[in-house]
Amino acid sequence: MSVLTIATQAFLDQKPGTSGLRKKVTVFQQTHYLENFVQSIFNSINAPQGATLVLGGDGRYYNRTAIQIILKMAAANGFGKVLVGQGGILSTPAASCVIRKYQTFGGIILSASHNPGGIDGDFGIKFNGSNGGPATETVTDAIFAASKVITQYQLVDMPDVSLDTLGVSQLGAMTVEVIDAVSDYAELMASLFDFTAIRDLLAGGFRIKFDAMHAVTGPYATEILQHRLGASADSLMNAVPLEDFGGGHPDPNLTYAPELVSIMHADDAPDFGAASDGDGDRNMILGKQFFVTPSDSLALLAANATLIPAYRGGLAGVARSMPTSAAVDRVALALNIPCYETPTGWKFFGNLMDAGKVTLCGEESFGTGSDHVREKDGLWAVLFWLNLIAARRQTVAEIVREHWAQYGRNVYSRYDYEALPTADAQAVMAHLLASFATLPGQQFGKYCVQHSDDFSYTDPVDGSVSTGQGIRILFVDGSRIIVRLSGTGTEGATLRIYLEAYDVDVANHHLDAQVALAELIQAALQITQLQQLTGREQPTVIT
Ligand code: VG1
Ligand code: CO
Repeated sequence: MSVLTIATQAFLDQKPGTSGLRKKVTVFQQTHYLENFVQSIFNSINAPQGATLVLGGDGRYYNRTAIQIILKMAAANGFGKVLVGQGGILSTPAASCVIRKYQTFGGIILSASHNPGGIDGDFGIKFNGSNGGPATETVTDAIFAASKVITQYQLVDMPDVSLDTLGVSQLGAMTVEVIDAVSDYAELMASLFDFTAIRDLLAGGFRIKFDAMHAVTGPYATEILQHRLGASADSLMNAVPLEDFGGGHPDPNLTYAPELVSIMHADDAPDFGAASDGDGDRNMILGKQFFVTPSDSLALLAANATLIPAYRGGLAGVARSMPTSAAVDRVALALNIPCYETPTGWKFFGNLMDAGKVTLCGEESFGTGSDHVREKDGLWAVLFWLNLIAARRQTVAEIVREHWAQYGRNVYSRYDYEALPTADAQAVMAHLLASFATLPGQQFGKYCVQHSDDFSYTDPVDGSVSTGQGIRILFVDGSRIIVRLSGTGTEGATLRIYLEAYDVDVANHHLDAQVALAELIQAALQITQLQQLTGREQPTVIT
């Protein structure tokens, strides 16, 4: 086996964002670009000689090419074994599951998640540690630092490995084992939930529709929902993964999953609808003509957790990202368990789960999960909902409305302004930072500002500090406006405005969120000066 050492020059833009390095496919296709980043990972993680890695991705365009390159680099960098999902496929939660189950040193996940794929789309790569979770900021900072000074990388000079047949092959001294991408994950799900109860629910005529959006969850949903739980074949849609996700935007929300949304709004709509994103870690939950806000979903799962076998003993605590609504905080208060508020991105939940401080966590961006893995988990959330419906025998809307009646409703919406010129987005942020001194005490309609700041977080486990995590405008009545820049976009800047108002009055609970939040939205536009500073009249996406 010959190891080639290739001279290279650093790219200065390889800073991992909210979830790994995401760029256009064409950026990754530049000579040495992917190799530089992979070598920077290897240079930063101090893997012992002979360590095992997990490798897989969401199947998007460039997945297979990248896997062959990474395998050859891993062999040259002294890894002993790599577990690869068949066909190069592993959903993000499945990769986390496999890292944990086989106690590997870590894994590399290839995905740009909810970003579009295909030759003109996006690609992404991230490293997860031995707990199965995304590398912490300390590690991603080290990777970025290494990428700025890299001068060479190594790979073995050998032919490609077959990814399609299960089994073991050699790449020089390194073993490549192609594993079933679905079975370990399916076993884990069966160990958490009451599959018998869900099977009975489905057999009893409860109709579901799951939209895999032509992305990675197709094979997982087919195995779990159809084969193990007996859902009919027409319960699944878009279940064959495509390299370009069928030209769609694999982001499960009301804008990008219009097909499912219209099915769920029809007169003869199924009882339950759900969708997942490109890499299988997000979920959207719908009832008949009913949308469940992700922040409410998290709160509801926490409130109902003891109905689920895995959580029967109760929750150690819960966590949510800062922009996520405080609905789960109210549940935590009632359950008398701690609730942590972290910056955006799953990497901040890992330490809390490893330390046993939280069992469930979630984000407003259609992400929910638990300590069964260290990633958010789309199908897990779907199964949780099905299990809880099987236990409560109520409709989705009834369950949510009862929750609001008990805890009050944290009315919630997010406005995304995508692909803004970076300077315009920064002007909004600068304007907000400059307003901190004068905002408190100002009245906007019925909302009076109490406090505004730039969120920073001290990790309660390792003491690390993350600053600049989003601007918070907090109102006297507990309502909030949050503004932050996305760390996953690949075109210009994406600015997100998060709106939350708390309403205990059941008489208002039937209101559409956009109606209920109308005055707060006006306040947000006035405070941010968004229209004046960016020229944008309308958001790109409202969730
Ligand atoms: C977005 C979401 C964030 C999520 C991240 C990764 O990040 O807001 O909550 O953790 O995507 O999700 P940002 O920085 O663009 O707001 V995934 O499913 O794209 O891995
Ligand atoms: Co995702």
